[in-house]
Amino acid sequence: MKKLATLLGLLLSFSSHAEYGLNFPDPVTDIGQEIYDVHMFTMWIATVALIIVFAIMLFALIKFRKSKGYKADQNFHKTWFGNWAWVLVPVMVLGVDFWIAGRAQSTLDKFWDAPKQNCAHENADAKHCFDMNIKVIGHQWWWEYEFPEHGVDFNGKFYPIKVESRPLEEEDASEGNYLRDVDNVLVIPVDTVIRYLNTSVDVLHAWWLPEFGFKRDAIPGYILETWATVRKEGIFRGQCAELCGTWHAKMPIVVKAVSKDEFKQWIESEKAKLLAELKDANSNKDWSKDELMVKGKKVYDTMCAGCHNVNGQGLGVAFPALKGSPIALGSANQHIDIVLNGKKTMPGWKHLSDVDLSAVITYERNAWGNNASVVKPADIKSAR
Ligand code: HEC
Ligand SMILES: [Cu+2]
Repeated sequence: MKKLATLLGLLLSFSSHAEYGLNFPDPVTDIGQEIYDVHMFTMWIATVALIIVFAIMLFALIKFRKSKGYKADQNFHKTWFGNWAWVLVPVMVLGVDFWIAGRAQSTLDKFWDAPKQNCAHENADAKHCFDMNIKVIGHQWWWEYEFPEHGVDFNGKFYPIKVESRPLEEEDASEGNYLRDVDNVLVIPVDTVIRYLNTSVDVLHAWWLPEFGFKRDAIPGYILETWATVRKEGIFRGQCAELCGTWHAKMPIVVKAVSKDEFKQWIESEKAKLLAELKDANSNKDWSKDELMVKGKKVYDTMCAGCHNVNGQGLGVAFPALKGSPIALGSANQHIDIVLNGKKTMPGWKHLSDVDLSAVITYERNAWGNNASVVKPADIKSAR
């Protein structure tokens, strides 16, 4: 009895645990709503079909029940109904199938037909344009977001705002959200047509948010478009939905939808942060070891950890460990040379700034128990 009560309690508590609900989570985008509606439409057709079939079956079972040994009707197939039922029933079933498929297809068409023009453009088709783009880039194993239209001009070059979104460890994640929480969430405005440009820098990933209604593959070398207008403020969580290696399960997606005003404020604060960072990186200031270590970890986790592993222990036989490596512990010049120019399958990193390079090299020389000299931006400059 107690077990039954617990089971009932569990079943009834589904509203407080969305994951355990009996239906899909409530969609928050237009396209998500349409997908949800197709699903419900199909569900109701299935329910009606179930009721009709069961009613006929029960009726027939009771009405035509006969005793054991009764000889069945031998002429049913010769009657008009017996003859045509075999045609009519499949035609009806197929008709219903096409009815469902038609609705599903028109929803898919709408989803695939991502707008190509910016609404700000004077000749844009007002009914079918986007307000902004967000580039969604899959990495092993984190997500990067870029706002191509929002950023700062610095030294004659445009720098878009970027958000690096990494999973939080169990002890840092918010209550009940282990593997579903990240350090930096993607902030988007509601009631805004956003075109998402999905791609990857390494292997296949897929960007999937159940409440948005769709998932889209991230394929290296390709850009796939999706688009959505979120209608509700809130925090929405998703996951990478394409097996992408060891930490596939550690690629949560967290989107925070806010009002347009709040989004503007957020963009302004990100711009200020970005500008400060750019100024820092281009000043001739003397970087302390601590500053280099903090910056170096960021660069390392972004650019190098995919091959050398976040813990510096390398991956398999192909990618050497840096923890305890003679190069990371040896002469700074040799270390700088390998990172700048690459070696065999390791690409060179000349395109990174002096500050980023000195930071990542300092980090490699002093993280994970390594203990070697600090490399300053000026050292990189003279080695180039
Ligand atoms: C695409 C994979 C890949 C990425 C990304 C990568 N490396 Fe490497 N790295 C290698 C490989 C492979 C080697 C071994 C080269 C050889 O000796 O043949 C290597 C070697 C090194 C070495 C020499 C280590 C030793 O003990 O021989 C250093 C130092 C190094 N990488 C630093 C970096 C830094 C810094 C970054 C990021 C800015 C980085 N690597 C990103 C693949 C990579
Ligand atoms: Cu992935």
